[in-house]
Amino acid sequence: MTAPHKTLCPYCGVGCGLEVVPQSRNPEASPETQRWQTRGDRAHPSSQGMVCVKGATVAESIDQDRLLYPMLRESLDAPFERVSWDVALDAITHRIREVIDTLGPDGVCMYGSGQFQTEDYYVAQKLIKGCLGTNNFDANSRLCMSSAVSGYLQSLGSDGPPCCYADLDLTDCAFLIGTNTAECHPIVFNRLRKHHKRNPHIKLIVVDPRCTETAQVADLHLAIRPGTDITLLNGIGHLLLTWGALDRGFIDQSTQGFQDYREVLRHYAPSIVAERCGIPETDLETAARTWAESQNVLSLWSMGLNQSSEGTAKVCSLINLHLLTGQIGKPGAGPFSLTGQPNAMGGREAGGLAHILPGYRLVKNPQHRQDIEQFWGLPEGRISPTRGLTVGEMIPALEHDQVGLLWIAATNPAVSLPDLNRTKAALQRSPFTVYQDAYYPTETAAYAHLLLPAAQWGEKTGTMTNSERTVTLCQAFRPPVGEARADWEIFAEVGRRLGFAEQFRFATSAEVHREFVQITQGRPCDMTGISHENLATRPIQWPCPSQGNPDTSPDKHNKRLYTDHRFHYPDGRARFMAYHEKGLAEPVDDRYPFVLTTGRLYGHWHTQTRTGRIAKIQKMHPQPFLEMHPRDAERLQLADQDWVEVKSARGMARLPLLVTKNICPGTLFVPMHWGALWAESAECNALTHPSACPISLQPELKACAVQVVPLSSSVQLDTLEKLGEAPPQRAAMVQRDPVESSRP
Ligand SMILES: Nc1nc2c(c(=O)[nH]1)N[C@H]1C(S)=C(S)[C@@H](COP(=O)(O)OP(=O)(O)OC[C@H]3O[C@@H](n4cnc5c(=O)[nH]c(N)nc54)[C@H](O)[C@@H]3O)O[C@H]1N2
Ligand SMILES: Nc1nc2c(c(=O)[nH]1)N[C@H]1C(S)=C(S)[C@@H](COP(=O)(O)OP(=O)(O)OC[C@H]3O[C@@H](n4cnc5c(=O)[nH]c(N)nc54)[C@H](O)[C@@H]3O)O[C@H]1N2
Ligand code: SF4
Ligand SMILES: [Mo]
Repeated sequence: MTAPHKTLCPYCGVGCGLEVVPQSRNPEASPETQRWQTRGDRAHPSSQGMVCVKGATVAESIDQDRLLYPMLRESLDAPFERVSWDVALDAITHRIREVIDTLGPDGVCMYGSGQFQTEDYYVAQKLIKGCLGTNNFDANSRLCMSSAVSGYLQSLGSDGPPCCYADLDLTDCAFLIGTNTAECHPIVFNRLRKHHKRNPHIKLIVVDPRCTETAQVADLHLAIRPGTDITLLNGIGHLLLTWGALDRGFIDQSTQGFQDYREVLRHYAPSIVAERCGIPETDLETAARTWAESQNVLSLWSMGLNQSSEGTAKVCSLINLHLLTGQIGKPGAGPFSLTGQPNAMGGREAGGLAHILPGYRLVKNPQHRQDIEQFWGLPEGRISPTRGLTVGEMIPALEHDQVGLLWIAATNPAVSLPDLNRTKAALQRSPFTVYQDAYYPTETAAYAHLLLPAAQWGEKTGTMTNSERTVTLCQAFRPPVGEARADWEIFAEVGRRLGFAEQFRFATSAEVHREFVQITQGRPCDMTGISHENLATRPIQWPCPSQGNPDTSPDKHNKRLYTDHRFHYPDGRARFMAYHEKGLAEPVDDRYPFVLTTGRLYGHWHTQTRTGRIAKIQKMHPQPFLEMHPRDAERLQLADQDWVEVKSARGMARLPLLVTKNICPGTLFVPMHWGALWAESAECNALTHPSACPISLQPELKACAVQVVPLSSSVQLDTLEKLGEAPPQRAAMVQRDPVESSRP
């Protein structure tokens, strides 16, 4: 028996270690035909052998409907033709040169993903921000983590979650806000639940407009109205202040801005807060009392805070409570952003958003730009001083013909971006779109001129960083399918063809990584002590400087940031960033009286490119639905399973109703997983709007105003018939199989 291949689960930011072994039925098969299975890696410090259904089944999807060859077409209505890599790469370099000549470097846009490995991210930054000189690189993390990034930056002076998973076993109050941890970060939740069950005195508080699986086991569930988090958090702060439950020493020695914060808190008396949030005043008091009386408060959050038109303000309002009570930089405590994608963290480290540069640097900082230019051997002034277009801004840029080349990789924007009708029309306008993905078809392939087959999980070696700053080496265990290539290799080859031989001399991803970590030296995310070589023996958490004492030994796991209470501002003090609540960007009115919120289910991953192809998961979540409270259903004379049409000012979706008390009256929920290939008219983003937080520029995917009307029986029959036939995605695949159409 050969030793199992060690890698990381390619789904969520928990970052569970996996072992991959050949399926027992055919242990001697060739590398191309071998089937694989996964199991938890007991030696992985973050997950200790645990996995959820997604990690346990991921290997089942790796050979289904893969994009195998580069495919090119003249226009979006022409068929794809198989082309060689040489032709494909020439088409890109030719186009880039042409765009730079006509529109300038800012006519090139790349939209990447937290599903890149860090090496992919790094080489993409070097190509786009360094060699081409435009900061128009954004990632789907804009829809995901950017409010957490800007909140940490404003409050603590730098990005970087300060906590570690061991804190889940050490807290006596877990405050979960805007996170359905049980379904979306299951292994983090399991660990917390175990601790909670073993120690009945520890408190679990959940803040969510829905009674999710997470909320169902909470000691206290605050079912606030969507978008009222800042009011709630300031209301808790108000009570702590009133009771004198503060850490005076910490506030005096380690913070700034307390007076302004206190002034803001004055406006959040309990009766006002309870009324606005739609919760009993006694529940508000219980929550505040628990904060006041607990030794160690750990807060966890994700999209319920980040995906908001005041996402940064929500994050800062939460961190304020930690500063008020000194609940940071000690075991079992701190503000812990649960990262969404497997390498959202690595993207931040490598500078993978339109306003940042590698090593937690900022585009707007001249010294940071100069550091990177020198390091990359580029002339001074090459990196543009203006931040690039965010993905939200790429849409109007397409509408105004300011984009000459759009390069999309490892994300499926024709499902996941807000205001889909407008988004699709903008994509349709793009003069040249390159789409680099592992699967075909996906919804976005319909908008591409050039398809590039990407090697995916298991076919390329590289690193990813999870929520607790642990870097894991994801080892290849099989060759790429067809002619697929690693994302970083594609970017590097384009760089070389554009004349930057010196900058892209990498032969292996280990070399890319070696260069990347050097750029983190002396930065908050210093990883100079980490290499592919030492990661081959165990995952390593950062900060991990090579100077002095590289903390790579297993007993150095569970590192926390800010244990000395010195923060990343020049004066070493964290900042109280006080905000008043502004409310939802699109309030309800008589025409659109419901707030629609959107999110995830336990088994599915985003746009289903993998999980939709796994039978067990399909069975678990066979179809999309709309959650509605019984009181609302009764008022509209609707029953469970009835089909309805949901409409916003921008679009509509047709869904069967799930009548449940698990949602607040006036609020509706629809899962995000069903794009056009997987169901008829069930796209939640046909409804959502693109208004974003003015600081993080993250869109408010968690709330828009909608109306609900019963579906007429003829339309209903039509929709049902379509669902009853072959699953829609299968039909689409037969029509558009690139392998078929590429055969002579
Ligand atoms: N199973 C599964 N797991 C995943 C993923 C997946 O696709 N499937 N994706 C991963 C990724 S990329 C991400 S970003 C994470 C997301 O992880 P989560 O953020 O936990 O997931 P969501 O379901 O998007 O949203 C969380 C909750 O926010 C609540 N919410 C809505 N509006 C508000 C509000 O105004 N205030 C508050 N307090 N709560 C609100 C919703 O009711 C929902 O239950 O999951 C990761 N893990
Ligand atoms: N309404 C609403 N919309 C949302 C959200 C929400 O909560 N509500 N959540 C938002 C958030 S947080 C996120 S993270 C996004 C996620 O949205 P997307 O990023 O669009 O979702 P995925 O389905 O994960 O798309 C990843 C793609 O990468 C491909 N892929 C996998 N591995 C590789 C690889 O190694 N290389 C390449 N090149 N391709 C690869 C997959 O086949 C897939 O097509 O959705 C956002 N949209
Ligand atoms: S919890 Fe997340 S990382 Fe762990 S197995 Fe499940 S999806 Fe993968
Ligand atoms: Mo995400």
